[in-house]
Amino acid sequence: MNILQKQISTPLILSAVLACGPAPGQVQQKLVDAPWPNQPPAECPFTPSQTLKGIAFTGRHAEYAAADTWYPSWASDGNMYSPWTDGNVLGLVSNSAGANATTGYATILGDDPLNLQVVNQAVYPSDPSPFQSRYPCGSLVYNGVWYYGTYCLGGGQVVMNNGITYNWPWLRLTWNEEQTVDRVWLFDRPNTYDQITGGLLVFSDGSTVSVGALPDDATQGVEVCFPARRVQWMDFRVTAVKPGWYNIGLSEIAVFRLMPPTISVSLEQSSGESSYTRRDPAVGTRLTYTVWTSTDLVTWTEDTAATQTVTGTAGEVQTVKVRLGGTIPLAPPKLFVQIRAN
Ligand SMILES: [Ca+2]
Repeated sequence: MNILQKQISTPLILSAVLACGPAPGQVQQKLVDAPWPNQPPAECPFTPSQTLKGIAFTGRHAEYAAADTWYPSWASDGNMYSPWTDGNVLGLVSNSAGANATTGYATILGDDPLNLQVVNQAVYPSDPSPFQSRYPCGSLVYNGVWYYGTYCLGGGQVVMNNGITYNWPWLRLTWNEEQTVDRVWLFDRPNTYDQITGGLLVFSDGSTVSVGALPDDATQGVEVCFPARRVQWMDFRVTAVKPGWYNIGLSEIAVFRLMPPTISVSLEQSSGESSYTRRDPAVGTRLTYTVWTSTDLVTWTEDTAATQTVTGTAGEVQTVKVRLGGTIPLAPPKLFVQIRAN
């Protein structure tokens, strides 16, 4: 996720008309204002449109609302759906600043830019903490579902580097319920200007894990492994950046839940065998698995002679057959087996 600058405020003024190239035998439409310059660079990989020849403003326009940050998304029902904020739409106010921040949304009806209807306006409250404001960003209507994103600005914390204030230096991932996590991947922004050179993972249980520099071009990420902990949220806080560039951020972050080994086939007395599932160590779990037995569930002894054979892999999940060492069939009337991951 890159850190974004707030978009320049743009009132909803629909005024542009497209100037189409003349079909053979037709007179070209005269434009009131000069078309925008249109000299694509030589290295532009796209061929010029044969339909849309240019764009110009005529001065004809209609104003519908005194709010900004409109991103109309044209849906299959013929309507446009758009967020908005920081203004007033037909008497409804949205303000993106502060703990009571809201973002607005509305439906735009009609095909004539000069005669549209803005309807169903509403606001959605959402506290931007730990940031100071929240704004609309992406908006898409797909298969009847309106997907609508927001972003926050104005960090509650800053990072100073060579006298420059870096804003928005951290993010928080919050889960609906506690998760047991033991691994995080972090990828820098892929450009070679902005780079995080140090950071800190902070967990809701109060624990922290330091993170070193992220590879600048993001062709590789950094994997941070740590003893599993049960948490409801995790921060990544940037503590150091490459001097001279300001748009620090991540291109990707991934947090992995601990997958404890789970017995899938109970211990069979006659064969001394059982099976369990685990995350494939090849994906980088850095865990080793040992077999332990007990006759009373109190005293446990490692069975160093036990064999473990992978019998199947589905995605990241492996099934492992365990055959206990010692005399087979098993002699004790009760015997319990336990798989430990370290
Ligand atoms: Ca970078």
